[in-house]
Amino acid sequence: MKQKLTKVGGRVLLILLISSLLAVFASAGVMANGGANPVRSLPAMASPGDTFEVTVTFTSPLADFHGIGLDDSAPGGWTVSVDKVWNDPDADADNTPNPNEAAYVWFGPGTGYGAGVPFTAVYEVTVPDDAEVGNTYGFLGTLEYYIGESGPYVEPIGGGYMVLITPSGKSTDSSGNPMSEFTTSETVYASGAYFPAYTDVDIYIVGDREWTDGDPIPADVSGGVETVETDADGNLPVTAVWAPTLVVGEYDLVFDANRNRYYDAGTDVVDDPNHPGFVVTGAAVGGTAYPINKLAILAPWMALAAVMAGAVIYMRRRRA
Ligand SMILES: [Ca+2]
Ligand SMILES: [Ca+2]
Ligand SMILES: [Ca+2]
Ligand SMILES: [Ca+2]
Repeated sequence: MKQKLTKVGGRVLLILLISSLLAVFASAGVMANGGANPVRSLPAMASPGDTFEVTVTFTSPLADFHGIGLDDSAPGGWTVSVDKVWNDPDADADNTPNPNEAAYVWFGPGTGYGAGVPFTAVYEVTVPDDAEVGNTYGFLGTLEYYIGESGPYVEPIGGGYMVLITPSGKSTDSSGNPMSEFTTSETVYASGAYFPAYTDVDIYIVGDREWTDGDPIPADVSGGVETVETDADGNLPVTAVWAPTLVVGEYDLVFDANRNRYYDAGTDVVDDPNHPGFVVTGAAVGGTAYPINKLAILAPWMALAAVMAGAVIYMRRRRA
């Protein structure tokens, strides 16, 4: 009996080996096209309790692309939400096989999708409250699919896969609600959580910039650094950090938790590492203030309009 089982096991192994060899040979055509190349993007940093979006993009490598299954896992204990309509094109099915696992399936229309069709898959992740500040957590997943009769082809999801857990710190109103647009006559407040208990934290306001671990913190522009002690739970109480009159511009808040004047990713926190933490707009005069971040979007168009006006003048001059 034992021998028979071994024999059957051997045959199964042989079949598996042959089919995987066939898959490798068949995949030569797919891989010559670069494969579907699934790439994940997610924030490099998050705080306990945060919810963020994970996006995975891939492209149909050849015609008759179908039976597409995306399976991606957040760290254990993290919670994933999926919805097939969050994807482009919409998935045909969604599932969370485990609370930390996102799964989408596209059966494909007719014989499948054509070559070169871009796919965008989205799911949401919530970081548990007990995620450890300073630790890095990893994501792992695969994309499986068929091309016509052949497959399944399996590709690991590349791109970003690590999330560093940091304390949280944000610009707020006087009640501690997140607020990121102020007029020159308002007061900027800051609050935070998940810092070490009973610890002094220095709060700087500096010009908006992108941050890399180890960057020196530039001079504060708000008339002084506030030093605030956290409570027994590591919460940073709501603190006024810039009183009127503010200066129009784009700014970052830096919470220097080890007070060394350097940005230490994971120990300190910045609002925000990738975009302005808050903006100060001109005070409303006879109407609503126009936020400068919208002006920044208009700027290239204004420049283009100026260039075109210049070209028209130039052409008119040449004709004259
Ligand atoms: Ca200040
Ligand atoms: Ca620091
Ligand atoms: Ca920034
Ligand atoms: Ca903010």
